Amino acid sequence: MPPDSLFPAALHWTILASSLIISLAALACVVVLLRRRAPAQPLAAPLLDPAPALREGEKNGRSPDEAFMQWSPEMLRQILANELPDTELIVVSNREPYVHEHGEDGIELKVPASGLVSALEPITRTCAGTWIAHGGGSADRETVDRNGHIMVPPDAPAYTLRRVWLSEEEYKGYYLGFANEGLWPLCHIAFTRPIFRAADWECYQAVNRKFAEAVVEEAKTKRPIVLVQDYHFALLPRLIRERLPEAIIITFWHIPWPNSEVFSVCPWREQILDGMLGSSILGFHIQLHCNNFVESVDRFLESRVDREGAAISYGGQTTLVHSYPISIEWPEAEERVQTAAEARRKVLERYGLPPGVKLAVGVERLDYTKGILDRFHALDEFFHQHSDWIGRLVFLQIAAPSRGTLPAYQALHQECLDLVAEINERYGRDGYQPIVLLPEHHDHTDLSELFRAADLCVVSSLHDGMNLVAKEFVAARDDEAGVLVLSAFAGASRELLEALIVNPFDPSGMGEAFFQALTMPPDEQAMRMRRLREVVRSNNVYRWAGSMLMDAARLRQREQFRDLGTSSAPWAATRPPEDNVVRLRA
Ligand code: GDG
Repeated sequence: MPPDSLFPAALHWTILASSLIISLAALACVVVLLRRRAPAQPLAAPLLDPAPALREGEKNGRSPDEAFMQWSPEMLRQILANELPDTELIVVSNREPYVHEHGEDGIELKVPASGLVSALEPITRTCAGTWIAHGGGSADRETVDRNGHIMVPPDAPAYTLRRVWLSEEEYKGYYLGFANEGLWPLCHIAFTRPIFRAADWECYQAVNRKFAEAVVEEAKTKRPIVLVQDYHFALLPRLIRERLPEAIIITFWHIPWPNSEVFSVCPWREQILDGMLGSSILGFHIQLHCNNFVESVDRFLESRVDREGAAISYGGQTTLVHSYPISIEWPEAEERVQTAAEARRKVLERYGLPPGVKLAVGVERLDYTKGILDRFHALDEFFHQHSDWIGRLVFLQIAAPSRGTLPAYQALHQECLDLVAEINERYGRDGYQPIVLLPEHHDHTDLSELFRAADLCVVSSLHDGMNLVAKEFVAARDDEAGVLVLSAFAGASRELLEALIVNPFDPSGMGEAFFQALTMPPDEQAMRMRRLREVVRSNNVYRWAGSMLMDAARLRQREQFRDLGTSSAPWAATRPPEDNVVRLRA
């Protein structure tokens, strides 16, 4: 039957016209981006009319190119309204966007400081979607209805949070065990041996089934867009696909993907890959992780890999494997209530540090992948080589407690305390302590103040999917001062090229980078910081979310063409060929 007899001509023309708009917008975006420094990431072509953003940008004294790239919650809303109208959106993550805890004054609401939440919230709000997450707060059960639902945000309810309850045994096996003792070290290759227990795997499967059940219960249509977040849910995409075959499932893996040799040690490697290939789109932060994933599939599953189109055909279905570098929300100017000099004065006073001292900072969860011990070893080397700096540099390390019930994390905590004591003993004098270790959680405003006070920020991850701290430091430095020392093994190093890029496994090399940072002239700091800030501001978190939605829109459109019988190969890339040109140059 010819397609015209199935679809009215009007629909046919609407699809063709909207396809033309997408291509033209994509081309415009490519031209703009080729005039700028090519960023190390895929480019999403705005489908929107850029004119209002351009005019707004010009008003604010920015170049049209800059303005064109300002992704915002409003742009996400427009993409949804124009390209994915009436789409039902379901987000699945382990951590919930709002947590209820019993506090001293009754039930308290907590909003976890998380880039993921700030990126996904505007979309979920706009679609009046549903967010499914583990209800882990001590007062979570008391604040939901009998279906586990609560409307959030509490002050302006816009979407449904559906809490999934886990038993202690499930939480231990699925979250602490398989996800954090198995997949986390496996994917990070940080030389902490992964632990695989059959009982944990059982729990992981059971919890993934439980979340699949919740997705099916919550879905009101046959074709929702489901955004699955992270390594807690490798099996979920397949489980959803079996029950909702027409759903667009976008899975984002926030941590690295190892090479196939390393991945091969996982006893359930085929099941993990099979689960993930239930996704329509699978996202990693950087191309290397995409390549590693494709290589693992090629090695362990009977599949067809189209490297050029970045797609895998497996079991009669296609999964696109793309990189979407996550980022942060660019801070509003009014968030910076104090100057960098004020921030510095306050921080030095708070920690009792002498006024002339240089300040290095590190901010992370206390996790062995972050290279905290390694930066202390580098500091040791630095003092050894440049003894005139003893007494003139303090390293302030925030190490927020994380997964503290696991032996590897307890051991790391102890090792950190021991090494800090040893270094402070070696170089400390007259009340001077070279390292101040703060193993506790801090407020977002404290962190921002610390970033603004610092002379250098050290991110020395042994391996990291992206690393948001590096971007937060850059975003905090509107004074264009301060130096970022960044591990080559953090995904952020692909974008933040003006940082001092280091190998955290080389303490003397990293020590020399500290020296270079501390002696860098202010105009060089400013030049580097300006470039870094440009990159982070343009490639903000809304771009991360928007790029995935754009690809989902293209996929939906392709499905419509396929239904019309006019589609090209089903595994053809969602992005126009021009986009691939930019990817290769990046
Ligand atoms: C995973 C991937 C990827 C830290 N201490 C405190 C605190 N933080 C905040 C930081 C930052 C966030 O936590 C940590 O984000 P990272 O990206 O650095 O690292 P992971 O937690 O390992 O995140 C990573 C990320 O997912 C996103 O995809 O970039 O590669 O491993 O925002 O500022 N926040 C508060 N108090 C603290 O003490 N409030």
